[in-house]
Amino acid sequence: MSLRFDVVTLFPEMFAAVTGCGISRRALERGLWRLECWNPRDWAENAWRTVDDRPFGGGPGMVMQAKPLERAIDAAQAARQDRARVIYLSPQGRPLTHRRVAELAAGDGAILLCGRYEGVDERLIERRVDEEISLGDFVLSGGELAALALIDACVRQLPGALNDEASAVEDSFVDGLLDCPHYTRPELYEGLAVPEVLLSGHHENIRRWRRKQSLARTRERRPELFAEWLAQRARGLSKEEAQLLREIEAEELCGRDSAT
Ligand code: 9WO
Repeated sequence: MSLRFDVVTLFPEMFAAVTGCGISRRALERGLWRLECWNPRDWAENAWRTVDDRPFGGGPGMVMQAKPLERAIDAAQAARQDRARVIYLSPQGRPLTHRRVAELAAGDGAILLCGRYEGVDERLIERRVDEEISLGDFVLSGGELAALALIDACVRQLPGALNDEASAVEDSFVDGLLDCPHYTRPELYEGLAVPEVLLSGHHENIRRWRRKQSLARTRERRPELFAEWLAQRARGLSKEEAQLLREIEAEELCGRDSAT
């Protein structure tokens, strides 16, 4: 099989954001992936088609009931040829990484469970959720926007999704560092110039400058990511990497030419 996402959601209209726009739309039209939504309301228990109820123990708001969600997951699973994993998007999940995105993109996809209200009955999670993923330490109104971000991140990794094949490879995080700054015309904007090296046409100097910017930014803005990158190079930095880091540290002491 190829990449397929089945999304359990009360708001299937939201997924037009990936099926109807940009790179993900083009990739869909090229047959590189597919999407199916499953609305738990279609498996509601009562005449009002409600799928939430008040929390045991009291407190504000409502909780999504297990039964309609489980039936929607069953329907999604039955429609697939594989034993797809069920992923629940929530702030309680493990942080999403580029590594996990690349793994998912290389596989057959997953069933994405989107919660609403105050959350989902824990017994549904216990019974059917294989993995819980978070995009960060913040709360949304539901899991849909997180699922959309996950889908978009995976789809753009598919071979043939991008017009310029190199783009996905050279992006942030592929080698564990943040991206370098980018510039386009005009050369002077509101008194701000483009770094001279980028206008020089000297490809080797440009490559070296970009690498240095990536290193400096990662070290400054994401020290924990930088530490990980260093640890991963435990067998030693390349000559160039060591030299660039020396330059970055020296420039920082003099307080000039900051990359950030
Ligand atoms: C809402 C709420 C309201 C009053 C008191 C407590 C409350 N908790 C929540 C809540 O956490 N709602 C979640 C909404 C339930 C699961 C789906 N929702 C969700 C997913 N919000 N944010 C995410 C999410 C997912 C992935 N990465 C970051 C955030």
